[in-house]
Amino acid sequence: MQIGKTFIFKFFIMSVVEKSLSQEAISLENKFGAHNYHPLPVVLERGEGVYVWDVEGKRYYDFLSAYSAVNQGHCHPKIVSALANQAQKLTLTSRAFYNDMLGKYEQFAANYFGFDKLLPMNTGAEAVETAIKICRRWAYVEKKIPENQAEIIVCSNNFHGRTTTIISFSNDPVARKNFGPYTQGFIKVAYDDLEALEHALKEHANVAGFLVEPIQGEAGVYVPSDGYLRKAKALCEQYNVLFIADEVQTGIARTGKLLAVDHEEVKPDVLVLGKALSGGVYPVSAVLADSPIMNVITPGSHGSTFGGNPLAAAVAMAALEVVRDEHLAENADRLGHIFRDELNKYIEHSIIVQKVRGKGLLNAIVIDDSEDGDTAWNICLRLRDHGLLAKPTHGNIIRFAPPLVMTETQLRDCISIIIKTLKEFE
Ligand code: IF1
Repeated sequence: MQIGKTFIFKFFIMSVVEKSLSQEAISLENKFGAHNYHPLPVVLERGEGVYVWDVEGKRYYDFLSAYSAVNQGHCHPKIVSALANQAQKLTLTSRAFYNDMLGKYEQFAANYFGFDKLLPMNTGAEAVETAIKICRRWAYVEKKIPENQAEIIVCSNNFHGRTTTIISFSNDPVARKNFGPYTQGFIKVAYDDLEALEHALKEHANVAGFLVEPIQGEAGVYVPSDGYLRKAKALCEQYNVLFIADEVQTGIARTGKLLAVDHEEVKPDVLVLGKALSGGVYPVSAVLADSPIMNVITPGSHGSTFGGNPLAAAVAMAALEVVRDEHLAENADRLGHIFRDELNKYIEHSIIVQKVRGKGLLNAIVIDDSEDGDTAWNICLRLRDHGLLAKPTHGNIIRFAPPLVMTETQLRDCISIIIKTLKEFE
């Protein structure tokens, strides 16, 4: 029985060694990294399409997609190839000079989304900050609001990024506490509440804009009532206020349309994009608007070192071509209906899951537990053990957002993993 003993010994050694690979990576982050996250304990080293692999070689379905930045699937060959090719030529010039890629990209993307102009940035938060600056300057230059009096209406439970100005209008104490003093000039109204929005527009004479997520992602995938976006846009027109759509998370086909506002055929005055604008390959964000608004930005009044670099331009064009050529919005719409239908069948008999909600492949389930309960976290740990990665948002809500390249067969496999796991907690 020597073979048996050898095998057991080798298996034991491998499992000890392998576990230490993960532990090694986690302890390095704990020791040398700022503790600004509490990741699920899994250490990833490779991604391809809908799959990621950990350092022990275990494969998982990725049901977070880097918070909807990897809509096109991990390491999409067309996007990686665009990155690699451009990286051999020219990566960054700064905007002190022109480059041969930026104008092509701006024309491509402006036409792709139906706007006159694009202002290129890098992260979503930078793009949101840019939209705030454009909105304020438009208010002073075009709407003639008195200098430094412009106000922007935002929604309760918003998430638009982590800069000091953006967290100034957050009501999430974890994101906001001890980061003051806060930027002024923001009015908060309840999300999906047209009366509250109209009241604020009536009560405040110096409103410049209304900044809104077409679906509130971080808050827990709150889909507003049908017609909310269209009527909110109409109120903005009535009161001469810019409608600013933050589609950083909901855009780029995630909700089953190219943009979430497309579900109501709303054209925002200012469109904010990020995340999957690059397919998760490189930080690329953008603000789009028509000329009467975008032209308030004049030379030297805004910019960034990396904003509009040729590498980002090449990557973003490839990423947008993939969305169009692989019909990712249509796929997200079709698979999203299957996902919610199957989860609703399970929820009918579940005692722990209250509901499933979402649009396209941006969905979430609400667990019957307190906000500070740990059921959702424990479910995500068990999902990991069963080969699927997801993470709770706000305690008792688990977001499910796989890459949009997923096939129906893969989705149904994931649905069975999710339901099998949830049943273990019933
Ligand atoms: C984190 C979630 C959080 C966004 C919307 C702008 C930004 C985001 C609608 C800023 C970013 C990311 C940030 C990341 C986790 C994730 C996120 F909602 F997607 F889950 F935090 F709320 N507008 N969302 O969702 O874009 O500057 O990050 O490129 O900060 O933990 P960014």
